Amino acid sequence: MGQRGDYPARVKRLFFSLTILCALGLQSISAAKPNILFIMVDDLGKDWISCYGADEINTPNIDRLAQGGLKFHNAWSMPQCTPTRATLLTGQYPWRTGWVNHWDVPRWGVGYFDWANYTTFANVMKSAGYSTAIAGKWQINDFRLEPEALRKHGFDDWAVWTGYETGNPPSNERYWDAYIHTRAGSKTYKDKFGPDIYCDFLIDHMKQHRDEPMMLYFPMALTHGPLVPTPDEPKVTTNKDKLKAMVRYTDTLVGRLVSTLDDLKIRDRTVVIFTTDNGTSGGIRGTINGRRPSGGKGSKFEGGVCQPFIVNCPGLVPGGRETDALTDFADLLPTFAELGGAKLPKGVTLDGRSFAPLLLGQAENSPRDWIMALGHGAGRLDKKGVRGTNDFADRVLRDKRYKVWLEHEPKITALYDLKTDPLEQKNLLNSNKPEHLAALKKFRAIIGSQPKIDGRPLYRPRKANSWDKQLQAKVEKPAANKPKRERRRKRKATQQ
Ligand SMILES: [Ca+2]
Repeated sequence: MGQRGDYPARVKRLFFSLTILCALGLQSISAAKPNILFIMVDDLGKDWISCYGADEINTPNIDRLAQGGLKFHNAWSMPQCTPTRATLLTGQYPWRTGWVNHWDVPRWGVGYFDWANYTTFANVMKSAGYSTAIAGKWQINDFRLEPEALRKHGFDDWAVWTGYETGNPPSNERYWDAYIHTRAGSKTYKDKFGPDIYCDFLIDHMKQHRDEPMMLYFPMALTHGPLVPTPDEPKVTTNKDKLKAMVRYTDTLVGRLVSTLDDLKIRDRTVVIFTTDNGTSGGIRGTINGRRPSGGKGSKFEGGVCQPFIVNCPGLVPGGRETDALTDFADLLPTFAELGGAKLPKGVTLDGRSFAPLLLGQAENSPRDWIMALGHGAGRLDKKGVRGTNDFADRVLRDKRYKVWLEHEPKITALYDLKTDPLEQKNLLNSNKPEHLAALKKFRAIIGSQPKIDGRPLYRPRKANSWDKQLQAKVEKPAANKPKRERRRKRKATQQ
């Protein structure tokens, strides 16, 4: 009887011990596998971030991340949305993935980012036990055809603007009355401001998964056009005031995310990365210390490709540091993988390398001796489907000091000394100085080791849809004799 009476107590003790063991196990897993919150603003350069010297704005929450973290001066994205996203998702350059130009999948159809052909950082982190979520903007799949595309790309949960779906006008909205795709499907959120929904979704995910390692990807809708008033500044009217309101709202959302990490007591083991996908768009560029940066969105000048890039994690990343180390977005997948103890995808050639030791204070530099950026403007169609505008996309490469430009063929057309000529105005291509000749030799060797013709996007063919862009008999280029207004309109339509 006594024996039988003790039995439940023994089970209880055993259960208690197992709970303790599990809790300890979870804790050590969490410590070894930091959370990663990767925040990427759309279309914003250093000219609108105050800790990078922007004159006309204050971004206190972003600045605090820089003060307490590691601030990069030489981090390159690609010049435009699609190449940037494909690069950071895969760890491969656009000439390898084939996504060298902008291709707005829900708008133009035909091709899409196919999970059968590309491994994303979400898949990599998921394989290492991470909970994965994305909020904001995707645009490289059509959720009408592939409602589960994000799960197939490695995300457990999502709340993203669909991108404009041709033939579905409500889908044009990413801000007010946002049209958002979640696991429950796509719909309009009447009178709601999309950026609040994306941010709230991530906060909910953090609360639900705080005891698991989390990989949170926040490709923001802000601050891309259309320029709109925000909930905090509903009365702004001019384009510049709207942009400033949107930047301030971006900063507020960053602050909300960081204070949620504090509240959940996971800030010390969450690596927050703040960056942008390309430089500021068109005529709304700001100034840095009184000077307008060279180039913006779509440009290969530093203003188009060299982005704000800040890493903060009080428990893991020693703060108060700035670095000239080189990195580009191909390095993100291997860096996330190293931070999370994930295995790199098998049978895939990565172009990037992990800079985790630099973040963690174990190295002074990144492993990169040169970085690369390429791809702007819309891709096109030929009989085989979506392809780059040209066989060889124009591109730039740089090392710590020199930068070279290539235009549509694997031949260097310009060499700049970024140390003495940051605005890239004095082409040294014909210089006979030994240091310039040595730089050219080095870059020619790198270019010579890469294909002379870019890859094509890989995707399994699917049935035609009514909104698929049609093959044009002739490649249409912006002609010099077209009215300026028409060129502008066309450019706007291709850069959504
Ligand atoms: Ca962009």
